[in-house]
Amino acid sequence: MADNKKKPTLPPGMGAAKKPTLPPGMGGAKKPTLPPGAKKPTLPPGAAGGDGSSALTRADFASDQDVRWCPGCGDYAILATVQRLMPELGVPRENTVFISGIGCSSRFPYYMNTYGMHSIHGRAPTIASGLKASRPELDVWIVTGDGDGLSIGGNHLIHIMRRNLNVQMILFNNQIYGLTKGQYSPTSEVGKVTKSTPFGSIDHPFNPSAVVLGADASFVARTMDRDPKHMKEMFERAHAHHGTGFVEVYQNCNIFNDGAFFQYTEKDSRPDRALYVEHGKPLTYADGKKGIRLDGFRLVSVDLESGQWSADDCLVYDETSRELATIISRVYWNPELPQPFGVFYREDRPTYEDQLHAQVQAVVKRAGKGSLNDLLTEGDTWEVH
Ligand SMILES: Cc1ncc(C[n+]2csc(CCOP(=O)(O)OP(=O)(O)O)c2C)c(N)n1
Ligand code: SF4
Repeated sequence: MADNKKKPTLPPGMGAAKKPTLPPGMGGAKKPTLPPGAKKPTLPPGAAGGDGSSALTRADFASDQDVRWCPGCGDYAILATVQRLMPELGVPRENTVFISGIGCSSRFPYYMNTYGMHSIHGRAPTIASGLKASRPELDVWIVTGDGDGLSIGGNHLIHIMRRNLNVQMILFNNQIYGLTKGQYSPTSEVGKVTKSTPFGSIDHPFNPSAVVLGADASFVARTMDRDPKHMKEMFERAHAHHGTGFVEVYQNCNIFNDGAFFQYTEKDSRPDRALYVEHGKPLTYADGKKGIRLDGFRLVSVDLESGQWSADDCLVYDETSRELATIISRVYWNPELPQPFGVFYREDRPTYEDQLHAQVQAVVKRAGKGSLNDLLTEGDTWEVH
């Protein structure tokens, strides 16, 4: 907090002890039982037909839990966008799971009327990996923060990327630890003054998209809380991708890091400071007045009104190019250029669970079903006296 006059609205969980609210489906509600003789419904609840269309609405995906984020937090926009998207995906609620770690952002599963798990700090990718490997028919979403996903959970995050499970991960990047009241995070900028860096951070920050690209992520996108239309499109694209769909969201924490991304997200500065990257289109911004050219391996901004350059001279983006994805993600370090948003990279490669189940089937076909007991007692065993 810059001034001490205003009493801050506390992040969830930091106020006076309240009775904890339970995630959807975990309360006192009883499991419905069918009346004697009644047949099980053949269609999943809420599905209108077998064509993938859904009779559900956004409201059906909102749980009955009070949303306990600070008023004005960017998390609300992300929640609303996901709830708006859900009915369009046509996935039954009982097949949808949101798994999070710990943090303000990680309260997300409470607010979704789906299955969910507010799990262990940094371990959402791990739990999601186990669930997806054993129940591949489920639609699994991971929600994490820059602290949860890149500090304590950094290791877990990179391994799910290389394994490529077919899940979606939304990383709420607010460049701060919100829940614990404003300590610097692995994405905080050098010089950031926080409670844990009173003289300014000297840590070189992580750039999340470069981290996951380095871990061979098969889908990498960036969006912002202040552009719900773009955010929805990115979530939809990540969901459509067969593999780990990683979406970083620039999210405003108005209590502990207000305005961290305003130059990119606010209406007056956004045209000059944000670059929307689209597959097959030339990179232009500032309402078409400026463009981006590739000069060797460097991106440079050019004035499209000078008469010297036109949109035809600008780099046409190809989201299937790892080289371009690497170059575009590095713009993060260049304050001269507008910050890119959009799908940076997409690659089709086998998912972990597809390979796992194919392998299990092949071995069972060759060697038979086997017995767990035999497995545990075969080979080198010892008797301990
Ligand atoms: C094992 C463990 N270590 C540390 C903490 C304290 N802690 C809770 S949330 C958090 C960081 C949250 O930051 P972020 O993921 O950015 O989430 P935000 O609250 O900003 O949404 C930390 C360090 C904890 N709960 N458990
Ligand atoms: S991220 Fe910041 S604004 Fe949002 S709930 Fe947490 S502390 Fe409050």
